[in-house]
Amino acid sequence: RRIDLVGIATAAGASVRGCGMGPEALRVAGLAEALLELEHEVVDHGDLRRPHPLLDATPASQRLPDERRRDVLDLASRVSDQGLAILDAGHFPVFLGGDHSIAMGTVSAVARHCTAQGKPVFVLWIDAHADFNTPDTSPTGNLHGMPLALLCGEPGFSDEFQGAWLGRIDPRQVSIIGARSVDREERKLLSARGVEVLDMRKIDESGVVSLMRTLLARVKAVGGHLHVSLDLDAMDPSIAPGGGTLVPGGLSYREAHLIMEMLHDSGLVGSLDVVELNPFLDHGGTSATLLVDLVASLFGRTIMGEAAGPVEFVTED
Ligand code: DIR
Ligand code: MN
Ligand code: MN
Ligand code: MN
Repeated sequence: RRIDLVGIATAAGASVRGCGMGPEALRVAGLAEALLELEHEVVDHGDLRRPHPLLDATPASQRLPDERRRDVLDLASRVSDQGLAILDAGHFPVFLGGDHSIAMGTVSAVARHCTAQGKPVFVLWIDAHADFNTPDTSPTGNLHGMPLALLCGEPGFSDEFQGAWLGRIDPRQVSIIGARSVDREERKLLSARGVEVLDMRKIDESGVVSLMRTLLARVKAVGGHLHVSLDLDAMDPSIAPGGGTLVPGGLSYREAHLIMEMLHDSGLVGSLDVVELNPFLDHGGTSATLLVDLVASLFGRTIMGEAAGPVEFVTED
């Protein structure tokens, strides 16, 4: 496959600075090399970023909300346009964050592309959090906790958030896996809109295999496009320390890889985000290396070397 890398070097949606360095850390950890090793064609478009770096050392959390929002939305519209061009050219975009607010743009690109083709969009959100807050429900005001709500058409976002760049997805075709930190009001929205939340307890009880089989069968049945949004903090902090909003009790190393391996075998994934890596907090590249290995699994790396062909899954019910 032809894989197009797009870095989005920003932390404007987060309260902790540093994940703007994420794209470069993923490159240093050998992302392109791992994909080339798997015999994919790789093009790196470099990074989108705010035009002028900030001259002061004000923590992101203390910067003016208006300024942070403008940064997030400016990047979202540019990511949406660039992602759309990549998808329309028939390539596989891999978006390198940056905090999770970049998904406002990445998923918009996917939605615009698929709507034009009449293809249903499914989103697999791999995250400790649900990222389904609105400006009204958010306890923090951080935009990286809101992308799914915006994309699902939730009210409460000002006109500034609207534009030709914004795509829409159906909340009933969104599955969040790995969740273990969901805010009170956010929880109500998720249930009301029919978002599937495969939280850590469900993973403990059923295992990732059965949950993933059911999900993949749903996508396959309607010929859908599956977008995967991988937040570093889905994984347990013991294996992925390089994030600003870590939560204990996350995916194990093998659970995370198994999800990626099953996604690869399904042949259904057409776009990917890798977000929330904060190299400043990472322990010597531990988390960057983990993410590169997970992406490699998604693109066909297997333990025994040869990539398996697409596998037919039979649903249990
Ligand atoms: C929290 C944390 N739900 C919020 N969200 C994070 O700020 O809305 N998302 N950390 O990645
Ligand atoms: Mn997230
Ligand atoms: Mn998260
Ligand atoms: Mn986060």
